[in-house]
Amino acid sequence: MNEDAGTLPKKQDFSEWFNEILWRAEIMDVRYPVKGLYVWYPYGFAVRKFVYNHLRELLDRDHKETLFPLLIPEQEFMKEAEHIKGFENEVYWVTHGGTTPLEVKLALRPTSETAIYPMFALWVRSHADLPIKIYQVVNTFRYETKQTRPLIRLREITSFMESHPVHATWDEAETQVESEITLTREFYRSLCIPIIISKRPDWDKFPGADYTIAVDTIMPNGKTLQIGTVHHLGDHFSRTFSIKYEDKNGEQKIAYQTCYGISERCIAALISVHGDDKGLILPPAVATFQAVIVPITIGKRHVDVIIAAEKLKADLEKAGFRVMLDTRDLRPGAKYYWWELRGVPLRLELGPRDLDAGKTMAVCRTTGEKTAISLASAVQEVTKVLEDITMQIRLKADEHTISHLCTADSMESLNSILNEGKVAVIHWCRNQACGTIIEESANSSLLGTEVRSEYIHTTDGPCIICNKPGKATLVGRTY
Ligand code: A5A
Ligand code: ZN
Repeated sequence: MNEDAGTLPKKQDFSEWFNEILWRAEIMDVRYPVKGLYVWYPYGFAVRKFVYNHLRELLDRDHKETLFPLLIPEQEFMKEAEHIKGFENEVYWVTHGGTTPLEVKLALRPTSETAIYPMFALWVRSHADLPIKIYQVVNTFRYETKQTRPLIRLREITSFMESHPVHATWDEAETQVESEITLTREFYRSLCIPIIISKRPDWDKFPGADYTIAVDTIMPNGKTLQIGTVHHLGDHFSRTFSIKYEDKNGEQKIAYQTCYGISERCIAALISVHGDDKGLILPPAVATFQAVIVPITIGKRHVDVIIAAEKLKADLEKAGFRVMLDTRDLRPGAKYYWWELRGVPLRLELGPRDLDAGKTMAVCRTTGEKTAISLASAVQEVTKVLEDITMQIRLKADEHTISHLCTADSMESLNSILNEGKVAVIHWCRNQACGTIIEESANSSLLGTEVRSEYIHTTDGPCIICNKPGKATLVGRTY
């Protein structure tokens, strides 16, 4: 049991808290002997499972899941010039089969455009084949040179969801970008994670894209974390890979593409945004267990209590809840601690006296509040309490975002906002020269323009460097 090693650091010491909680709550083991590669503990993997099940559910509405190979032949990988430039320093190469040098070097996919698109060239023939909307959830490899961190910056990304739609026109592809953004909003709403959407500056877009829309969240220490990106690829890749279709008039047309990616950073955000000094707090929609029943069986009524607890579990499971009945031979206090650390939103304590009163004591992970729930109407009452917990989790996360997002109208105020551990919206003329000054003198990143967020009101205004007309732009210190 990992948590026996003293108390969890306070969440205000965020980095330390994050590292500690990963092993105490048994999410990731960071002791694997390759830098940037980590091991999912079973509990962490269960957390991942419900989050990714939900993501798949959303995607499956209008995408189809597929699976492409991990290895990409060098000549395919090298075809799209900008894409290579963006990734060449991050690719792992397979050069040998056993002791025999390979005739064609094989790249471990850092992302799958160059694995998938040569096949699209074979799949797409006529306008009737379009649109194609596929996705896969795979591991990808990136030789990251910035500091690696579990769940945040990996060299083997283990949970890379990438969708790769193909469309007949540029406009249709743009509509797809918007549709992926809507999906992302819904996904992060279920996770109760506040997001800010913006269009990355040109120099920071995905290698080979027309434009990149990024999804960021504000972490407890005020740094931003990019937790998803949607790219309009225009016809860059379709020209390179010759993805063409015959339109209704029998003319050959070039296709247009988008792609969209989410990694286990969504789990990093889930843990970081909601957790507290006691451990994880999982929103009911994705919680591994939504409720844990702890029987208090000291004394003679052991069997009665266990029977009642099993009945309660069965009733709740029948109603669709994920419930754990913890019958381990441990003190109740140790179980409380265990499940608090692991973020179960609701604890149901059931002892002989509760049983006689026909009740169970419900304790919210969010507030610690206790309420007696009638066993007879447990399903309705648990439904209600879990809804309240979802609201509390969302409200707290929203408040953090609102209080950490400010407007700045000068370099001075930008610097002081960033130094307070917050994120700023400024006005910027979209000129790279001004952008560089802002980034360098505030040691920050221009995250994007066309800021879309319910957490801050944005307007146009004069660039904080040159005074020319500017657009609302998100600036932060990033992971
Ligand atoms: N093919 C497109 C979708 C793509 O690769 N886009 S991306 O490079 O922006 O990656 C998608 C998302 O994966 C990013 O928004 C980021 O949230 C996540 N990501 C990128 N590199 C990562 C890394 N080294 N570790 C963890 N997550 C990463
Ligand atoms: Zn300017």
